Amino acid sequence: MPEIRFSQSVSARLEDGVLVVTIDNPPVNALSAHVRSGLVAALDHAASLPAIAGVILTGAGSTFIGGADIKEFGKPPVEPMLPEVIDRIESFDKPVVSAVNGAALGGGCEIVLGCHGRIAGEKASFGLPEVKLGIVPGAGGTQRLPRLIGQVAAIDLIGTGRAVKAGEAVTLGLADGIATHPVVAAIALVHECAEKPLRRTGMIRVPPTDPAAVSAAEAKVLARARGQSAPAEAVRLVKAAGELNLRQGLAEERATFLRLRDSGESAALRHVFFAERAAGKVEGLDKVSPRKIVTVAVVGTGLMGSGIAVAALTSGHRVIALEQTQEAAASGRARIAETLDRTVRSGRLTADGRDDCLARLQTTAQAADLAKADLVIEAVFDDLEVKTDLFRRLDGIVTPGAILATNTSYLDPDAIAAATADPSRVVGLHFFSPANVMRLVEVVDCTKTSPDALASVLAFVKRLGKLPVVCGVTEGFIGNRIFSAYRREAEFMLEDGALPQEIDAALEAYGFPMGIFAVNDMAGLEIAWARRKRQAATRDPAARYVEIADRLCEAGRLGRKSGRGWYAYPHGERTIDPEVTAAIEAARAAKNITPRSFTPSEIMSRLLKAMVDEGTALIAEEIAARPGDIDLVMINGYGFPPHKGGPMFAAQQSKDPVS
Ligand code: 3H9
Repeated sequence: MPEIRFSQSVSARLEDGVLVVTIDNPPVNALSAHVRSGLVAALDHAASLPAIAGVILTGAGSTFIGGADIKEFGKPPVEPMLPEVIDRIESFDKPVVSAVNGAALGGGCEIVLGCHGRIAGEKASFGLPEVKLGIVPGAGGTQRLPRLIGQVAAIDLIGTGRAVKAGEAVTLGLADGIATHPVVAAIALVHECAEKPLRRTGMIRVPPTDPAAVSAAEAKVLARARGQSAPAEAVRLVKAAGELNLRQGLAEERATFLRLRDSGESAALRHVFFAERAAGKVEGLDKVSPRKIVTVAVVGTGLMGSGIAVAALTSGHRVIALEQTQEAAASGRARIAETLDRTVRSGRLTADGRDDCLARLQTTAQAADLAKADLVIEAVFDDLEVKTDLFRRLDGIVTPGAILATNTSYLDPDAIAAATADPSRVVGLHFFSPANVMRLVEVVDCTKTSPDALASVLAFVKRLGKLPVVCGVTEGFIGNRIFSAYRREAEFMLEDGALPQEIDAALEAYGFPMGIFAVNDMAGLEIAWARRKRQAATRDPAARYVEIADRLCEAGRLGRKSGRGWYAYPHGERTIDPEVTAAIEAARAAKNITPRSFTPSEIMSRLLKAMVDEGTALIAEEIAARPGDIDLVMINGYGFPPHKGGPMFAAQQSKDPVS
């Protein structure tokens, strides 16, 4: 059957009297203007020929439709707009059925909702992830989804942006069935539909729902919203679907979509989306084939090592965990098993999945067992001698093709690499704790790291489902360098007149889940104290140095686990401690500083400036490749609110980045 072309990305062929329309707009079949116009032309064609019984919509490649073309946001609108295309589909006189071959997201899912029938392929998924971009669905999603699956399930899906696979979609009533060959099944459904009145989603009444269940679903969404406005707006619109008619609901949705699309919050989240796609891309590396990493050795099974082991196991790798003694190896195994159990309890892993992970785990006290590893990640005590000694020993054990990675946070990975016979296979992999949960991994491209070692660990980190950000060698890498810089600024402000609780409150009001002093208490103050002592001899005596943290540490206030730090924790509750206030006042008096007051906005401006100055220095030193990488590190490793886009983005957007 000859192909009929409707636009550069939309074509069709006639099969069994049905027009099978394929959208082919790589990489994700986004709904660019030529896709929308092509779809309308295809419908016109089907309407004009009585011999055509109906229409099927499907996608080329592995995606059905990835959503509206986000790159078109902010550009002048081009007709036809998506809501009109979907209205046309829904009101079409002949059956229109979607054959969902892959992800149907955002506007793609809204097209599916507008169809008269929906067949899911085995790899199909459905989702309205707009809230993750700071917007709400803008082409009927909030009005049609509750008509199909009810308000409670719609609030969950639209409010969180989570996607569902084919099976759950059928259970929810979002898809009519699953088929190995969705186009074939969809053709059959078109013929079936032609025999009876078409089921138009917009005409279905929203099923009556228990108001308590709606409130509970709403509360769940709002609890995760973390200061973002889109989730609450999405819930409001889904609730409105029960009260307004379709036209009114669609108008309200569209107005909300347009308002949010032009908001700073959405611009920030779109920046994060594209920054994530750019992260981990290194010029010239796309031509390098990564080495196959099947077996991962983890040296050290403390909190960090066991977390890394769990991340590797749950992403399908074999893991060999090495400890110094048989007893330590046994407790390492127990720690990994316990973390896997917790993952099962949280619903992120099935019991079978856990058993499968444990079957792929070998714990040992024999270093020689590491010979089978494709990648060794050390997570031992952060001491240069311990690490260099280990890497030297590994040289004689692993194969020449194996990659060696250090998880150091502060040591110089080049010095560790220099201890090995082949430094080109050494990289840094700086995981964040807990490593099985935190997405960020700073991938340290050491001075002698080879392109294929780098490409291989980047592919490995992506396979873990994590976000790799490449950085060069510098003390503390990207994140800890920025953290140190803004911690220093926070301590300057303490000396100048602010209190820890005021600085923390300003950070929390800005959107950080926790202020910097509370974070320091949680992490423990002793590591930074040890570093300050190490650096004391080389510190510029003319540089400003705040001694308050040293005084607290000397008084045994090492943070939350010692019961006292920047705050006191009498019954586990964080409380302001007059002793800390007194220590701060004493430090000011010792330097003859007259304290002054700070507004929350001034506190935030100073902290953001410190972050941005350090970020700018990291780019100038070529430690970080792009500002977006710095933003991702701060968002994913240090609690920077994603809807502010990261410090570099916030600074660029406005002269007053605090607003
Ligand atoms: C929406 O639909 C609003 C409507 O309600 C209302 C409208 C009126 N647009 O992630 P990948 C690019 S809002 C433009 O690595 P994967 C991406 O930048 C939208 N470009 O692939 C990258 O480019 P590059 C709602 C897009 O296979 C390349 O595609 N939809 C879009 O791992 C590959 O991306 C969403 O929020 C887009 N919509 O995952 C879905 N999507 O190669 C967003 C991707 O230059 N997308 N690109 O770096 C995704 O979640 C994933 O991309 C997807 C594929 C699961 C589709």
